[in-house]
Amino acid sequence: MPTRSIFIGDVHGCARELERLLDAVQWSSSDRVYFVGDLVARGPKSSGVLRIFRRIQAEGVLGNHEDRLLEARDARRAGRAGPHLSPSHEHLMTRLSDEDWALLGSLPLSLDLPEHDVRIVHAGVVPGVPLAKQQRRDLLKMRALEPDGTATSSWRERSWAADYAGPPHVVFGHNALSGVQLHPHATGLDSACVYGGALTALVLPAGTSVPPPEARRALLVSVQAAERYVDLRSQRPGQPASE
Ligand SMILES: [Mn+2]
Repeated sequence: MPTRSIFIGDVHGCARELERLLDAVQWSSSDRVYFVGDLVARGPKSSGVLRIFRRIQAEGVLGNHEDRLLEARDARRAGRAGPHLSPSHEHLMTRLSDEDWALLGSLPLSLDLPEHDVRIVHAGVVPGVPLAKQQRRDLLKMRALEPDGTATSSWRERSWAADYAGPPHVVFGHNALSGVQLHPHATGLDSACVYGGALTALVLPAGTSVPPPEARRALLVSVQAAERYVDLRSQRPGQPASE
């Protein structure tokens, strides 16, 4: 039986930091590891991250970066131009192995862990809307709510997660500008590693639910980024979400 579930924020190709984080939590093969998406792109070692994912038999959800890469690959195979890609994504199009692509293609939009009463999504959920009715783009890209309750991918001071009442508890990423978010019914784990921040894990003992924010803090483990791989200032508040 697994002893712990380890949830890890947006890695974005930071394989070195991921290795350090696994050391910091003293990962063993009896642990289950769950990623919140955006494993790849922007950082230095996307394939390295996917190798670690396979080695530790992790699970995870699709991020908007994986989604974009898969969309581009499908389009090009069908002879269409597909989405415009950044240089970082264009580089990955030629560098990922068949095994890497298969891994990306296998990632679900959400993952439910009844053992912890946890749902994992990359970006968020619109409060009060059943999972089956959530928009794919919201699950992948939302950061906040408009006054009318619809989702926006733009950064706002108040995260969607502040207005989410559960259940289940949602564990998510995608919001490097806000950093780690500890809400009563949601936990945001993107602590901006690729931007020179940190890579963060939430470590839950088997069979336990996510404790309230104050107690939850003690279950977080972070390692600092070795470098600032990308400048976060390029992601300014109020701007539409960049990829
Ligand atoms: Mn993202």
